[in-house]
Amino acid sequence: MKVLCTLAAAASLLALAGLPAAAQSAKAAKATLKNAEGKQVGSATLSQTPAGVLIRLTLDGVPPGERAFHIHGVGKCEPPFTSAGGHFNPGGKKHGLMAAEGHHAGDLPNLHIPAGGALTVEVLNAAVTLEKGKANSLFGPEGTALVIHAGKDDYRSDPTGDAGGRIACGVVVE
Ligand SMILES: [Cu+2]
Ligand SMILES: [Zn+2]
Repeated sequence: MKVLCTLAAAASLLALAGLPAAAQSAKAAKATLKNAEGKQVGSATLSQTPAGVLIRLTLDGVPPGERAFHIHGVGKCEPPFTSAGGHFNPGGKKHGLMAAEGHHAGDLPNLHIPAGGALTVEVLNAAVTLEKGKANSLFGPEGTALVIHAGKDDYRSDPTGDAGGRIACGVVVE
């Protein structure tokens, strides 16, 4: 019996040691979005899937309308949120989901926020990862942030999508 227990313990240790690095990396992340006045207007959870990072975004307090939504390349949200840098672009690409030379890893489809401002939406980004150490990781040295703009993204204009000012921002954290 004692031999069996020892064997079982050894087997479980081996199983732990055999885990690939990815399994020990972040599987989920989150962000709290605030407007320029510092009021919370939304939150997001980010989940690693085999297909990419699934972003579930819930808004309550962003003005209705069609608004650009991106992952930006610096994890710092100080109004007017230029602190968040440009679109997350580890591949050195041009902007735009419709651009032939595109797109930035941080480019995402526009949000359509209804009257009243309450919206929950899920969007998959196949160009980024939560796995640390990779060039397209949302946990790189500068961090990343989710940003919502005053205008809509035209999916073409480099480097901003002509999306106007930044009205909400949330740093991506574990
Ligand atoms: Cu943006
Ligand atoms: Zn872009």
